[in-house]
Amino acid sequence: MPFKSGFVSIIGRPNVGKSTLLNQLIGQKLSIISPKASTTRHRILGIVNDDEYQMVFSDTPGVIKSANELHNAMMGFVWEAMDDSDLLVFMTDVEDELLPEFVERINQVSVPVVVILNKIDLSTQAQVGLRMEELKSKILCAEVIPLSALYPFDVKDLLSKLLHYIPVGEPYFPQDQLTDRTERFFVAEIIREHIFHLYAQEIPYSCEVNVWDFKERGERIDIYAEIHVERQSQKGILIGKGGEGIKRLGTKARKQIEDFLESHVFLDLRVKVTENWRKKDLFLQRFGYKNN
Ligand SMILES: Nc1nc2c(ncn2[C@@H]2O[C@H](COP(=O)(O)OP(=O)(O)OP(=O)(O)O)[C@@H](O)[C@H]2O)c(=O)[nH]1
Ligand SMILES: [Mg+2]
Repeated sequence: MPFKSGFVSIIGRPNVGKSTLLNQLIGQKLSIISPKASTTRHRILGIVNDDEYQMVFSDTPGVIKSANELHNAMMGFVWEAMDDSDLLVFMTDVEDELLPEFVERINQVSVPVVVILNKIDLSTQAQVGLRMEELKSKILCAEVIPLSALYPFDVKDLLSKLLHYIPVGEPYFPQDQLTDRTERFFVAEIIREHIFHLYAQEIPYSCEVNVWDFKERGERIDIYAEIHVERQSQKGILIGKGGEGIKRLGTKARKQIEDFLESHVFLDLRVKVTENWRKKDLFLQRFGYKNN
């Protein structure tokens, strides 16, 4: 069989399980996950390599109506991923609202579309059946695949279904490459994931993590990271009484970073107020959301 290769973009509303699916497909925890909406802020590639194919999956931010410059940049990543895909995977769940403008955009793409109906563990078979019919009637798609990405499922079977729509071609990346992102990027993401899990309300959305130094020192890796918040009051919440908050965050994040890097880690976390960074081009550029 000739070698196949292509880009597969996973798009959908926030919280439907896109990052959970990406991690299952590549067999490793790469993209961060949380029960809060808009956890993912970047387009992150996860590459599945096989003797017969290379599928380059893009995890993307959930589609929302933009409220600030950061959101605009995030939606830019979604539309870019949609534009350069060979196959579009639209992910949804039984409860998810189908935004008409978004559906229209999906129905206009020139590549095949596969719909994944996720979180079927939360619904009855009858509800899943009805939703599948609704999706088939509203979205111009090749097929609708129901699953629960959170639980073990037949990943090989899903990959072979998707492979059907991938064109013949040479691999885009070296065949031992798993992602386009650096270890430094994932370290910042792990810290951000713990902020999403440990803090409530607007705090996770006001935080950006920047790893500004990453040094291998023999048996240990020394990591220096700054957490940028938008206001002084948020800095206080993050640090907590007597530094308890930041200590707890640092300990949890360090343990996960050690597992990820398979090394001892020293983690230095500082909180910095960078007023309204989500609205300022300079900071969005510095944090990798915009080109200079
Ligand atoms: N019950 C159930 N929960 C799921 C399933 N898949 C994902 N989740 C949960 O849904 C929440 C959101 O998952 P994510 O993978 O972060 O969703 P996402 O689409 O990447 O979200 P954004 O990055 O915010 O756009 C997490 O709490 C997951 O554990 C599933 O099949 N069943
Ligand atoms: Mg995500």
